[in-house]
Amino acid sequence: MDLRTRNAAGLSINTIRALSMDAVQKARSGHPGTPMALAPVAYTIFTKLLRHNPANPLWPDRDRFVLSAGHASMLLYSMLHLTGYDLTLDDIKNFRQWGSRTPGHPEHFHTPGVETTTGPLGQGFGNGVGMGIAERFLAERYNRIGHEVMDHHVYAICSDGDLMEGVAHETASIAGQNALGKLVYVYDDNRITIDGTTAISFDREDKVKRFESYGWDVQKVEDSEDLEALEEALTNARDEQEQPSLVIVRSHIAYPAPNAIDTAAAHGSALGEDEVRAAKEAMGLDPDEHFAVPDEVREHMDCRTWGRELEEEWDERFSAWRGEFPKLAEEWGRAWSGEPEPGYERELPRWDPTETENLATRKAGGAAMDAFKSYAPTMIGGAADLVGSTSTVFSGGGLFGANHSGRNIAWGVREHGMGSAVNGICLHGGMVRPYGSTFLVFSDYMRPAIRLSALMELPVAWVFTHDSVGLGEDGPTHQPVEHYMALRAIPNLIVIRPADANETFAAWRSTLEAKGPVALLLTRQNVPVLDPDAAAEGALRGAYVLADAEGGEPEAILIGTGSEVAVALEARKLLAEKDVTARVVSMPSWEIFDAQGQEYKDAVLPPGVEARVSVEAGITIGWERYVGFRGTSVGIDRFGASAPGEEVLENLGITPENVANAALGLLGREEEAGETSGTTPAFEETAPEEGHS
Ligand SMILES: Cc1ncc(C[n+]2csc(CCOP(=O)(O)OP(=O)(O)O)c2C)c(N)n1
Ligand SMILES: [Mg+2]
Repeated sequence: MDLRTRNAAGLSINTIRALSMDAVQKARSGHPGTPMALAPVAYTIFTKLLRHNPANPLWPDRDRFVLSAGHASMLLYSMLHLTGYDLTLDDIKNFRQWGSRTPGHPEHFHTPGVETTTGPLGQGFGNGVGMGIAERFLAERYNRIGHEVMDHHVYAICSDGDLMEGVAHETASIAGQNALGKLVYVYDDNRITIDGTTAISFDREDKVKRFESYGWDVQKVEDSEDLEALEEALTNARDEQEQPSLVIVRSHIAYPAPNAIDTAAAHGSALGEDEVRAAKEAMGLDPDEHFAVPDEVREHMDCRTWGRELEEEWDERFSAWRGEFPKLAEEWGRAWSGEPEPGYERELPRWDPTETENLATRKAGGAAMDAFKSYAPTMIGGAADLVGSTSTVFSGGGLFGANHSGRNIAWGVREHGMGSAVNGICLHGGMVRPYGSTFLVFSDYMRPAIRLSALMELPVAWVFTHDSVGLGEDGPTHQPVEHYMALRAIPNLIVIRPADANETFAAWRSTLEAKGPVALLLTRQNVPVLDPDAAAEGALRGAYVLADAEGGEPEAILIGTGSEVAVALEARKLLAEKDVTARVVSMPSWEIFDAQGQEYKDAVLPPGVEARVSVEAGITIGWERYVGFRGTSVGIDRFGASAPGEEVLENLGITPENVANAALGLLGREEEAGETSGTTPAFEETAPEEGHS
């Protein structure tokens, strides 16, 4: 296409470029180059292919669009504005400013039409795969012959960085394996990243062979300015239903700015007034005009009428389907609310300690999932190749794969990909609390996705088992120690580490009812079953008095989480032998406890009782919040070791004796409740020394 073409398409594309340049220039910050170069791609997707309704960005069967290369946010904002979403020119003028609806990188729930938060490269790629999984699952579950209520595509634009990141490798493989034919991905082959030409970092890799080997359909467009070739390739990609599609588009960053073109600098800096002028002149636009949108462009790009028609047509399809399948329609409505059907909690059995003395919380977790599974028929997920170990299978739910109706996804050994795909399943809508599971230590492998789930407040579940050094012989590579705190450090993430089977049920209840993401930390090893009434009710409040001081105010409070609650209970007995009255507080969740009223919190942790000991098989940093400066913590401030779990716990100091001795020390009592063990400091090394300056 001639750059100076004055037809509506040419003028529209140049307007997208100009808006993007102007916004970045005004903010003196941002990424102009890629929005400019990809204007024809976005124009083709949004005006020729994407089935969307700008007036209703949440219509269930809309096509999804993901800008995985989130730095090119001005491309998305320009498209949303010009096609008629609720995003004004003033919003665009406020690009990257405090409180604006046009933040530096696209943020879900912040700007209408932004389907996911992108910026950490590769994540959007994976989110789109998750959306594709959700679409196929819902289609299988709800479509009936002649009634297609779920039938849409997922479009994405990805950059070099997206394709380089491991998460894209993982999720591309997942997409190919599962034949997600509704994915239409564009790879912006501009051969440049921040550090310069990709000749130094990414040229050896043959992207065509790579994606073909995953089971994708791959096409190439040699010139991003060739609108006909773009439309043809994208249409082919859309029509390819068996395999996910990748369209590799050769582009030139910052085109048509005469000096900035093909430079790494154009990636992330404003072009400068002169270069913006030069680019506008090259496009035949008035260089003195800023944020100019010709009426002709507004008219040409407005997708609202078309969008309304698309949605109305779907509404009709939906009504006909609802008329014929009212029960299914009811289930659909519930699924789109994101909540399980009411009454599921009554299915959760109580564990009676007189019948079941000990049970691993991962086993209790599996039993909980089995109990509520029929109340959440669109809840799907799976493990990163550890489904037997994490006990997270929906028995009878089938395997998601060639048959897309299965509820159990074999993510393979791909934690990072699992994380970003689970987020995508959730973002799609219609799916209740999708989940991913693995060993707690490998939560590190999916931390970027966990963080994004928290940033977006997505109702997903992260199930982590083998939650302490108590897992034993596999040793320090597999034993989490810093992970509880590392997860608690993420804002918006609820972390729950239940102490027994009954608390585990409560934990699943809290999970299904939470607004945002929840991480469940479950044991590999057996732990004693506690009093079902106290545990189930108490755990819903984050922390509660599990065993109180006999005959009045406690002298000391012992706070435990997960498997260490049993240790605290034993310590309480040892203290009783020394005539010390101690209260045991089980604290499965900091976040849930913190959200309780002050009165409740003070009732659990009376401010007057300062002799407090926490016990948790992980790093102690952070426990000051609950034990105060006069309290102390028994934990593990080092890596674990390979040996039977019981021995590791004992050698690292997670023993009732250590906890009891710590409490005695805080109370100024000289005698000990038992022999101190392990390398973890008990009272002696952490208490302030007398006369210490
Ligand atoms: C996970 C992650 N690492 C690093 C960055 C910082 N970063 C932003 S864009 C980019 C690379 C830019 O090259 P490319 O992806 O090809 O985008 P282009 O400039 O061509 O649009 C980098 C390293 C990031 N956003 N995410
Ligand atoms: Mg690039």
